[in-house]
Amino acid sequence: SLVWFLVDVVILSFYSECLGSSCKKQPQSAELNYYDDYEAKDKIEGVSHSNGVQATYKQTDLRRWRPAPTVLPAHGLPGEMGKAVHIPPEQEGLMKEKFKLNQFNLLASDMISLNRSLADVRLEGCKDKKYPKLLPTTSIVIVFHNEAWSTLLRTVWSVINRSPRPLLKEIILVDDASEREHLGRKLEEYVQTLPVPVIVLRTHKRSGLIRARLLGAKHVKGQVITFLDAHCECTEGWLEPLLARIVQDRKTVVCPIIDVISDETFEYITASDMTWGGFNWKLNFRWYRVPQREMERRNNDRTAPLRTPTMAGGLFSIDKEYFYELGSYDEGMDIWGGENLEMSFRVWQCGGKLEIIPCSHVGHVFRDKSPYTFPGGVSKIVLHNAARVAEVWMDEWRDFYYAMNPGARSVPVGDVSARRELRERLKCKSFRWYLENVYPESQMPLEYYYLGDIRNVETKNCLDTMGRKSGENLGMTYCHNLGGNQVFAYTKRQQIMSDDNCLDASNKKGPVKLVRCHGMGGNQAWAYDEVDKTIKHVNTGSCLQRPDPSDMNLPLLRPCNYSPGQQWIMESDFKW
Ligand code: LR7
Ligand code: MN
Repeated sequence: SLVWFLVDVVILSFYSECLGSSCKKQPQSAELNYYDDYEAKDKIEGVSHSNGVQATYKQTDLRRWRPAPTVLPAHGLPGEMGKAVHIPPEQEGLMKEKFKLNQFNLLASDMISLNRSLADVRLEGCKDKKYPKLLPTTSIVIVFHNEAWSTLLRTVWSVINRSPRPLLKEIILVDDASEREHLGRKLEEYVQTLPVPVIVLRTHKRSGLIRARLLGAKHVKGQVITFLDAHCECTEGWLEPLLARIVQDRKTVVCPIIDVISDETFEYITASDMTWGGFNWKLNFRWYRVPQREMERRNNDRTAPLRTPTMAGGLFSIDKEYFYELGSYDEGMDIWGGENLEMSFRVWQCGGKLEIIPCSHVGHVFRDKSPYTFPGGVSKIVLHNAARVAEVWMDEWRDFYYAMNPGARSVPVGDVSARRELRERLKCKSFRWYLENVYPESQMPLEYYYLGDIRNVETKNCLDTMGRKSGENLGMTYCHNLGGNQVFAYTKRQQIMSDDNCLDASNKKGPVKLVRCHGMGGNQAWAYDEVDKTIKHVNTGSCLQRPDPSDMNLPLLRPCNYSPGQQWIMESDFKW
């Protein structure tokens, strides 16, 4: 924890127990009142250095106060200390019924205190880290559509309970045209009773999370905007390291480690600090293992800020002015998706940094399905948003996106000229720069000779991943010219890759497999000869051959004989 210069008497605030929707006004501790007075009249100026740019923050003086008091477990209640909640068998029917409302176990969530205690999940090295004595204030912006009462208010309470009061300017709740009774008047009245300023804004018409966040951001009075999803729980010490990092460099966008709150049991499960954000050819956000290179840059200190190529999108802090300087969000994006990659690319390409701060942990309820409607259709919306990312930020690498998503070319992207102008105006760097400098481990190869389908001369069929996973066999079927599973990149590193996976042959005879690309040559190195049209496995010297008719469409590796069955065409018929 932090070093506190004044030794005050610790007055822990005991909150009345709060179950489900039956919450009463919480008694305010003497400490909270003290904070309030203190913040109002005692501000001092602080200076932040950011690559030569100086930003002046009106900051509150951290020397005079302590972090929020630890929330003590309320004994006898389910889920305390982040434990799993188990529903008795006789309530299983009800549980299943309620699950459908939000695609998480609402019955379990409703049984847990809004103020539930959590374990301190930080690494030991985080607990006695010293943060600057000057930190900016933050406003928390939480957008939601049809969120459950208990998850929304537990998010709010976890912010209140675990943020040093002077750093917390306000909480801004943005209701994106919800249709649930409890999110109406009842919510507005409830937030009046909270010990920090909380406002409820409404979009009135369904706007999607991106435009809802823009509405919230407009009302921010703090110096830093912190976005959270509406089903999160902040843990001890979550806020200070985020703000401290922004003070060091105001062009840093910072994310906590996003821990898992189980959608089945609401158990709080600590996530790995060895993963960072990436993306695949479909432009889905994905977690990948942090490469050794980045560990070395951090001197193998797992508590040090981790530079991440992309962020998940829901939980991050950003200097308010920098948020606007950088072009806030793309208003042309609807409902859900894409904005996280858009902002990630934009931050990096336009001179900022994106980091995961491992000493900050916030839990999030991860669910398998989305509970709400996507007016106009899920895939149309998600593809529309992703196409805008590709069109504005990815230069020629947008081809990977279009090749991989057969449906994408028929979805209109709308007008992206304003976003392209933004890119010009900010003099942002190219996607090539991003791949070279930020994300050399990317699934999208930096140098490649070819992107498209790979056709056998004899059978006229195409190599096809059949949508299979790493470790499974490569397949082959008739060519459909639609891309997707029949798209491969032939790279300068001699890989034949499809998204995450590479053609891999570990033995001379066995079927050719799809294996996670490792980038080290070996069994994944293939030499394509444009003249004799063979694809030679470098390690074994054998040639890729069409499947035997009896062989379940499995392409083979055989001694080279230069027959049409071993000849392949890398020329694409489809256009993007
Ligand atoms: O139309 C909508 N209006 C909204 O206000 C749709 C959604 N929302 C709200 C919703 O109620 C929620 O509070 O927006 C928030 C995010 O929606 P979720 O929880 O359905 O999204 P998610 O957690 O599945 O998705 C992740 O990716 C999204 C892409 O657009 C957003 O960036 C989410 O914020 C993001 N969540 C996280 O980063 C948490 C970690 C998940 C991972 C990986
Ligand atoms: Mn979410």
